[in-house]
Amino acid sequence: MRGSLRAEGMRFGVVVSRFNSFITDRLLAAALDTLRAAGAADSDVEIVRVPGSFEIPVAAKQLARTGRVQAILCIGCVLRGETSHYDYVCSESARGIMLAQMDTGVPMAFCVLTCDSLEQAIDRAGLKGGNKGAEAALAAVEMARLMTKLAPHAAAFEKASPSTGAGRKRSTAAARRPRSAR
Ligand code: INI
Repeated sequence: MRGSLRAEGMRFGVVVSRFNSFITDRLLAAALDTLRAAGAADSDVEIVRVPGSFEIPVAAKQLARTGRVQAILCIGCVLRGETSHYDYVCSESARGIMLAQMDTGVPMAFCVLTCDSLEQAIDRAGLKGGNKGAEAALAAVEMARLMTKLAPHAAAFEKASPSTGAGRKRSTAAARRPRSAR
């Protein structure tokens, strides 16, 4: 089973970082072109801008929780500097995006470039190495489609294993209650 690459009638979110916008604008343009070519209407693509890659996960998670989109593209560009700041931004951005998609079940394509130099980033934003924004758009379309195919199976599993479902619900509700009330 796999998802098709047709995006007609599907809704997408794009969370894009303003940091290194020289690169992220190019990734965004290629992503939008690719979604359009796959059949998505411009009005079905919601773009959210954040200051830097570190802020992508929380915005992506909130956008997923609105229920308005079926997949999200996360676009950023982190360039290595002289300190370890780069490592924290890269790892927390990647980890946060993974957590956000696992928590919400909304697939999130990872298009955060992590490069040693501006030259490397330019290559991946349309010069030599293709454009990672276009790749991420295709991944988002395929995953959105795949989720629509898998959802009925997942629902059947929940129905067949009510104790698992109920257990999960209880623990989620418990986690939301203040510690003092548990
Ligand atoms: N954010 C990026 O997206 N790319 C970078 O290269 C970068 N550098 O180098 O610092 C960067 N930093 C900002 C960070 O994402 C947060 O916006 C900031 O720390 C405020 O939370």
